[in-house]
Amino acid sequence: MFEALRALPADPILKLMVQCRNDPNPLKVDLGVGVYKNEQGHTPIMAAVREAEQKMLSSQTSKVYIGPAGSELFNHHIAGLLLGYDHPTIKDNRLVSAQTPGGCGALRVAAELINRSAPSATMWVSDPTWANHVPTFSAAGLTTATYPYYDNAAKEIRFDSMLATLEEAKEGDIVLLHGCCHNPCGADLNQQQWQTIADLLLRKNLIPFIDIAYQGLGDGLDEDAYGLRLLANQLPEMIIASSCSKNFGLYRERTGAVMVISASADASKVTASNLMNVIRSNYSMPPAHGASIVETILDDSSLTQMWKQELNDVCVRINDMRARLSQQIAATGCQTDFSFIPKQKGMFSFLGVTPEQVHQLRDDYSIYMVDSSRISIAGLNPHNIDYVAEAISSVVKA
Ligand code: PLP
Ligand code: TYF
Repeated sequence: MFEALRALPADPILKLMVQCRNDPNPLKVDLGVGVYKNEQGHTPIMAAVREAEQKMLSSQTSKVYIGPAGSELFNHHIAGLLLGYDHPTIKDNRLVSAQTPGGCGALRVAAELINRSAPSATMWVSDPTWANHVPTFSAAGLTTATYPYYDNAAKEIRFDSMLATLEEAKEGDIVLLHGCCHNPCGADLNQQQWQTIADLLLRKNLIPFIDIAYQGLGDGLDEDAYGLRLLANQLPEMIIASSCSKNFGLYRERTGAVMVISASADASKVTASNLMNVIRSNYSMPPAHGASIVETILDDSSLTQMWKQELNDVCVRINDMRARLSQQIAATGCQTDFSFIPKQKGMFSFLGVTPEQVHQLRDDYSIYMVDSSRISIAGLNPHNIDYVAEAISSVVKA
């Protein structure tokens, strides 16, 4: 029966990661996959995570099933991190949360829930958006459409076009917004723009779906949740997919959460039963380990403090690399302006060079990035930043 299948291309981001790993050039630089690396180019286990694991090892007494919603304590703390611990939707029993296998699991489960409730709704995603969004939503049966988001020439958000397109959305459609640190472009809505979007969503009865995979890597934990909190305060319904892959460095532990805010406590009970049903029919229940780490950290004030400090260091290092890349390229006498890089947030920015120049960087300098010229800022460090700045400068000059 498998003769009927056709071979499909690999994920270009993950393919690039392997290509770089196999490159023998000692000067190689991996600016491909969005994985945090420290100054030495390593993706370390956070010290708070290590301590939490040790604490868990000595206290865990059972590996019994945890149920479709996962750990209640984890869900409580993730809701606290995202919305604030005393958020009205929590007190009013309008919020249902479930621990999921990563942010990807949250996206898929949420998409299936939407498809059950509103199969004819369109899911609007930004142009561009993360390469996994459309395939995940389509696989769950949803129709997607795009709204303009990033202006490659001006290096800023096409806000007027975004609004004009969303004006065409029909009542009940879903609008996917990146909570912070937009992947791939790094350009985030400002506070005023979030408010304008909230007004539009409310007026047109559109439902926000926030994907937040980088809380704490942009400006800080609370700052990065600004838009999400504003929408949760002003709109009756909302969906959130969150990930602990980056801010806890738990990539392979597959740790995330899906949250759904319903218009009333009664509606929320129905939502919860459907959400659990979707989860059961997919993977029954989530893996426990990563979520146990997160709840162990967030339930202990000294571990929380330690984690916040480490996360802050990550955030500061990324922002420092953004500033230095822009400065170093300018210092080579390059005429192209890269001063937009420090104005953007999180793990990614588009360099804004052509695919040919991307290939030249890969072939001549062993500097790896996806063809769109998206760079993962955390691949930069004090040892390679001059090399990268010189290389970029020479390919854009040529
Ligand atoms: N959403 C965005 C925008 C991402 O960049 C990612 C990946 O890093 C995710 C969701 C989900 O990540 P994970 O499934 O590894 O938690
Ligand atoms: O965009 C990135 O690089 C990260 C990591 O299938 C990632 O979000 C990339 C591809 C993928 C899963 C995660």
